[in-house]
Amino acid sequence: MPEFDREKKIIFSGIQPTGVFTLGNYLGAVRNWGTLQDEYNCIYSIVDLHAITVRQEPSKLRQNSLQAYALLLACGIDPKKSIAFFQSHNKCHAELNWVLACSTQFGELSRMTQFKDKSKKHADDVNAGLFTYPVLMAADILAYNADLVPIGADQKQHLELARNVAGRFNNKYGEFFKLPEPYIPPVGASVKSLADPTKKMSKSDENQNATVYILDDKDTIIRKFKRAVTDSETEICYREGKDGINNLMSIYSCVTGKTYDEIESEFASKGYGDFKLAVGEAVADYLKPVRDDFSRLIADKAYLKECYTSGAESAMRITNRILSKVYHKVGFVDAR
Ligand code: ATP
Ligand code: LTN
Repeated sequence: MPEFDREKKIIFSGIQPTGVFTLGNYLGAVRNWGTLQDEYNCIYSIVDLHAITVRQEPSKLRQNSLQAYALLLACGIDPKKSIAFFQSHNKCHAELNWVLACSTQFGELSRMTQFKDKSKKHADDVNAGLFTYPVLMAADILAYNADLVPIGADQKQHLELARNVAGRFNNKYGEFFKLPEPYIPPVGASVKSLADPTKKMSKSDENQNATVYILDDKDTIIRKFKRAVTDSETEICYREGKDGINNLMSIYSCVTGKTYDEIESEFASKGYGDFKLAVGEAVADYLKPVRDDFSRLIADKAYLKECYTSGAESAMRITNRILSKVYHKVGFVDAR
């Protein structure tokens, strides 16, 4: 069980169990979660409550959730250092969600771009959960009074909302919540779809060629990069308007540590075909250890259960105290 150090700041982040993590999830969020474990008190959650804001087949959700937990560990989250658990195992998230919903305005939720996108995509099921999704995300973070939230660029607006909700609660009831800061990586914060580089790469894209999954094998990864949409020019350089090449350059930079200048010189006399192959190979090699660890972990269900059970217990120990204080502040009669 992780021993939290009072001197260190608190980190919270979450990922939905909506499928195998993508290269975007990994570079934009999850790989950073691992590197932050020594410097911070880290809490990471598989946010299954969030996942049901779009329709899920129950047996598939359960399978995806276990898989997501194993992926989290395979990506380097060490359950001895960090708290790693399922959101639905700690009821405080849903309870705080309600309290915070009463400090959230209809107008501000209506402005969320993820809601607009997802309600277009799932026009037959624009449910209240999809609308209030960011309130639950605020509850996830504030239930631990987290200082820092490592996320991809697409979640910045939700974090802004969480800060506003926290501020509004503090104004109503007296200073209590910290205003959490986003931690968005300098490169990799917005990995684009390989089929349409103006769109973000997403777990739930129907086009399999648009997305690199972190469990894809080497041949599949190379094939997807070979097909990546670019432009009709020939020069490999980072420039406005070259969305496809810019995306490949930022991915290559993330996995090799090379700067854009170094990449431009490396491919100065080469074509897009060579570059795509190099990116595919570099990504496949980079992801290989994750794939190997995943195969080992997913086979050991007893170990996974031990980890997520103790993770939820540690999570509840923190949030029970915070939630009791919140209930007292809003004027509920103390339960004991
Ligand atoms: P879904 O397609 O089901 O909505 P998703 O792929 O957008 O899922 P989430 O579970 O919502 O993934 O996100 C987990 C984390 O990954 C978040 O911090 C998010 O900002 C980050 N992330 C998601 N997609 C990308 C991307 N293309 N580039 C960088 N970061 C990303
Ligand atoms: N909304 C996020 C997932 C998420 C999250 C969180 C991220 C849920 N709760 C708390 C950071 C902190 C998403 O859709 N990517």
